[in-house]
Amino acid sequence: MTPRTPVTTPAGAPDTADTDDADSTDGTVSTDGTGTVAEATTFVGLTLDRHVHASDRAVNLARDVLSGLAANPRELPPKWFYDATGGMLFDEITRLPEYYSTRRERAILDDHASDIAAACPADTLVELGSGTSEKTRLLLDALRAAGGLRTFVAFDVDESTLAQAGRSLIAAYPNLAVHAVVGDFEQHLSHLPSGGRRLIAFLGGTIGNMRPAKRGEFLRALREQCGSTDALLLGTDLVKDPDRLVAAYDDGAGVTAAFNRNILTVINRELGADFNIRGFAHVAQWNAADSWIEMRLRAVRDQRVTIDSLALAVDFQRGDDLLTEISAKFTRGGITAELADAGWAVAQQWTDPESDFAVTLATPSTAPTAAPI
Ligand code: SAH
Ligand code: AVI
Repeated sequence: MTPRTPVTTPAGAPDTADTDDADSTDGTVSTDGTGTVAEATTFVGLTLDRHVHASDRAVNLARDVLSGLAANPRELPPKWFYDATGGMLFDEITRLPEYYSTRRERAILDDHASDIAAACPADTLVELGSGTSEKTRLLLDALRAAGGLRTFVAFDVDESTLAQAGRSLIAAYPNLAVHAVVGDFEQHLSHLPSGGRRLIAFLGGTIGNMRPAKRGEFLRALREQCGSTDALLLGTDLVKDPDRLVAAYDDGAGVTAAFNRNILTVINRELGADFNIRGFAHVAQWNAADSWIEMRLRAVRDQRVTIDSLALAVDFQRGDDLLTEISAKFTRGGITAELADAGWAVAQQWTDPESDFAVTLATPSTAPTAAPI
């Protein structure tokens, strides 16, 4: 069961959420079943569903930390970067001179949003890993101009950024039903609102934060959720000069380092751990064999970390690494091949003039061409 909280459900406005697991639809103030009071009623039209709530989050984090710290090499899933602070730090990263990818993707959408809307005149835009949904406004504008847009579904694991983005979109698009869904796109794709013609956007290169096998699973699961008129819009960072790549993940102002270390702050707060944030250095390296950037936290001295909720003590020797993120970089042909393996046919693909980034529009093909990895 996944409790739902209508942030507002105004009289007369359609409530697009599932109803079988609703805690409350009174349209005022409600709780998520864990005692958390939801937002008040100022912003007409925003519905917020939670498929991850506080108790799931703690259990999932505990499981990931336990298995990740027991693994060799040690590794944590990057979704745990994103609490309110992590979301803000990522937003700051998108404006860094070294971090080209957000600007490049925005330029592509600037040039081609109307082509995308013409190819898929959807009534519902769904965005996975939506964050602030800033660039997405270009798609909303184009779909609105194409005539049929009614609903925007923003799906993200970080509730604070999601709620803030939802409120701001409602103010900017008064006739749009904005449906915010707090969920994990590796687990909750079956909870995506269905019906109508949907364009599913997965932007920012976030698919590159999954390993190839996970990407295949994800793309196949998404394909299974889609009808013949739905389409996928996928943003991917492209392979380029390693020096530029490393600089994008190790900026001069240290914002990416703060973002990386934020995962330790999340674990300290949510699992009662005592990571000394300054005891770990930010490391970004290009792995040419796997075609991805690796972000790590490297112990700067011998240290013992205790994690109260797990009744665990973990020793780090100076120089020990904790892998916190991979960020894969693609070729245009590689994207087409991965999509085809998962049952998607490329309809159109655009890049920026420097070929730094690609945006690919794909439609469901008749059947996946490859067995699951
Ligand atoms: N799409 C935006 C944000 C990219 S940052 C852009 O292009 O700028 C990555 C986003 O994905 C964050 O908002 C983060 O909270 C979200 N995210 C990361 N892992 C996730 C997961 N497993 N499920 C859902 N959202 C996730
Ligand atoms: C969200 N994701 C695509 C970003 C990336 O570039 O891999 C996350 C990030 N990590 C460091 N900087 C940005």
